[in-house]
Amino acid sequence: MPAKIYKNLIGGEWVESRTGQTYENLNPADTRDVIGIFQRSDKSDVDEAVSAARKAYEKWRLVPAPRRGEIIYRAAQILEERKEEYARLMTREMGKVLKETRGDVQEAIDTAYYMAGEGRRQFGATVPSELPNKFAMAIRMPLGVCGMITPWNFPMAIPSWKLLPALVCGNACVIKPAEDTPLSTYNLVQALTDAGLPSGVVNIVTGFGPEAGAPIVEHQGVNAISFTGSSEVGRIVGEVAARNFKSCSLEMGGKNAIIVLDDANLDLALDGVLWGAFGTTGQRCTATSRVIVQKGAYRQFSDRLVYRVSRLKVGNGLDETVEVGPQINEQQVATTEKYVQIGGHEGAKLEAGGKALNKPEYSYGWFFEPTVFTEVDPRMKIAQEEIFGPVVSVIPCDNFEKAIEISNNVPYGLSSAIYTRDVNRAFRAMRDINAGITYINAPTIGAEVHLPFGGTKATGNGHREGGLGAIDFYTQWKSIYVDYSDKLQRAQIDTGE
Ligand code: UN1
Repeated sequence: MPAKIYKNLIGGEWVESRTGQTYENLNPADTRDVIGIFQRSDKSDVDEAVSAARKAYEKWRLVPAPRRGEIIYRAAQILEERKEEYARLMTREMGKVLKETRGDVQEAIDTAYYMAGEGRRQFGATVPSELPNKFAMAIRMPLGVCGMITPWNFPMAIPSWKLLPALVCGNACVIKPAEDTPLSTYNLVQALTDAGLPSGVVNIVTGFGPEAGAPIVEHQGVNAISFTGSSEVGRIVGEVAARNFKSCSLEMGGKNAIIVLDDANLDLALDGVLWGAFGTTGQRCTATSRVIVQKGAYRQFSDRLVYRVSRLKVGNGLDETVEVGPQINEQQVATTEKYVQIGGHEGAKLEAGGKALNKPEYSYGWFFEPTVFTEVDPRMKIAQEEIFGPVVSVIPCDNFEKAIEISNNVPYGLSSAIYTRDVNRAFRAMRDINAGITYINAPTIGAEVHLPFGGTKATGNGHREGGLGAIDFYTQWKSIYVDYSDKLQRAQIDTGE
């Protein structure tokens, strides 16, 4: 069967790119499997999408927020019905195992139910006025057209974090999904369309960052940008957006650590590290890529970790017995290989994995052995730079204070964790770890959608996604004063003295 052709969604119509060019979306577990043909768009397509969004925005902003929320609520129900279908398609286009793609769709469902409720909240403030017979309040207003650029590792969850709060707040959207995983954005938007979202309120333009993403960031008709991806690209996105005074939310890299203290429940910590480091094949910005282990537990913990990691089953995520899927593409495997080499040169001890898998059953996919380095020094590159692959570095350390220092001493600050039974140390860690998220006795991954999500330092630029964080980003304050005294009252002047 020839692969299906997917077109851009602009103003409610499915349209081919003006470029006339397309590209293939391939299954990373088996590149003979073509998921679909997608448009290779450029600035001219973005221009049309932004015009359509601007037009739709003028009507959408006037739809009462509870009605907007109801559409999102229906989309949540539709996604629940289609969860298995969309999860399977996501495993085919992204590679992660079915359990996780079901979780990814579930994250979109959770976000939808939460944001549907925001249709009846979007709390503002009413405050007393300093003058008699005058009313004062602050309300949330939409921003206008929001541009969104999303990554491939959470192909439906992350688009949902951006689209759904933007929509319930009354914005129109232009989204460019990652070129490796566009289909899940189509599926999310299909659920919204089937739920009754009016044409043009969400527009999809597919393609590559420099060709189809950059024009969204640069476009004068786009009022806000939300980007999730690398810090390298995020820096450029932020600079370009700033030049046009656009609101801009950046979610970028991580170098997240789990601290394991001597008093920790080591069985629990082991399960946590395995899940945190090798879930999603290590391709999460929240992935555990460092484990800082106190010296009393270090030897036992590393030995047990190496044993467990070398037994992880790698393969096609559609096979329910597989624990670790492929990496997304050839470049990601090359990056992992590069860091394994660097780790070796730096003097870290490679105790598990370290190679791309090349047995016949792996020959059509981008598979890499789950990899453990031990005896890692915190200053090594493998302990400082984001790898985004199935590699974890185990760092020995002397005591709690040293562990916090090592955890903090990286350019990023997204997620963090500590395993201990000492409540005092747990609370000090919550206070002293410099990161947007801290887990106690749980791994660095698995944030829930209703709390703010994001990080410090090179991870972000101060905004948060999820829950209230998202409502804050997708609205702007308007302060309103209603004077019902029927006379001129002058604030700060008519003080009644
Ligand atoms: C990401 O890796 O970009 O907290 C997002 C988690 C998931 C989201 C990860 N809920 O691990």
